[in-house]
Amino acid sequence: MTKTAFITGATSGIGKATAEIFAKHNIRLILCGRRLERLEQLQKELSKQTEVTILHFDVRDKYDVAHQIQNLPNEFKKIDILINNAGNAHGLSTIQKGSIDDWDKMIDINVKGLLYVSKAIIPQMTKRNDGFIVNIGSTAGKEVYPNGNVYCASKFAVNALNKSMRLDLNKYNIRVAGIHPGLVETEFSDVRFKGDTEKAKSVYAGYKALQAADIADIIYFVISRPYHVNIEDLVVYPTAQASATIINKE
Ligand code: NDP
Ligand code: 8X3
Repeated sequence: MTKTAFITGATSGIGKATAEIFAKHNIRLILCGRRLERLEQLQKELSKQTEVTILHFDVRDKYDVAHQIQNLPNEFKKIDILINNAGNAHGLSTIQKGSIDDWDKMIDINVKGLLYVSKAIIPQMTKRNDGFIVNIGSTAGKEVYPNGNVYCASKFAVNALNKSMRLDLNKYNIRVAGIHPGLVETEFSDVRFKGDTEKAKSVYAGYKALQAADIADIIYFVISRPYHVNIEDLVVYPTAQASATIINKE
């Protein structure tokens, strides 16, 4: 039977690449993000392969998140796979110089946003005793690095929530997987450095970073195992990266 996947942060990077690979495998898609034009464009493209609907919301708005998920068209109401992917780093500063506004964004989007979306979708999964939740963490949620402080804390929280979901949802037959990428070349660094494209480019210069499609392939692999197989936790680095700070650059 055709499965339906709900992907947050589908307008770029890992989320978009995941939508593309899911569409190839005929998985029906609910694509979410704030940039409506991008959502509409992706819906147009992927509708050639599968059924697609879009939800235009900011994950920080708990009322809108709940309302929009509750009011999905009938044919998209049953969600089999939730990909909790929306998130970003905002800034890269010492704890003493960091901006409170950036901290709020990271905690509100990466942690609370993930919770709001999950809260709106988990009840239908527990009712059915069926479902798959994939949480996109980060190697930043496994190992802190200088100036990473609040972004790392937000991803440590995602790691903890991933493990907690595994425990709490175990008796409901729901699979939960955490995927923790190292450096992936997406719009991530443009957002972190607030549009300073030169600085953003330098993050991925001198080595081959992971590409969004590499992570999307892994996500598809994880969700396409037989139901009794749950890959609980995966850390994925580019070959050139040995830790948060050790990168074999040319
Ligand atoms: P991108 O910046 O390319 O994509 C981020 C996505 O998140 C966009 O689709 C964006 O959509 C969405 N998003 C951000 N803020 C909000 C919000 N407030 N409400 C709704 N959607 C939001 O980065 P990546 O693809 O790299 O990032 C995806 C995930 O992967 C993130 O959780 C990130 O932390 C994680 N990650 C990234 C790594 C990397 O090196 N790139 C490594 C490890 C983990 P829109 O702006 O349209 O709302
Ligand atoms: C993104 C990877 O190393 O920039 O989560 O934090 S890193």
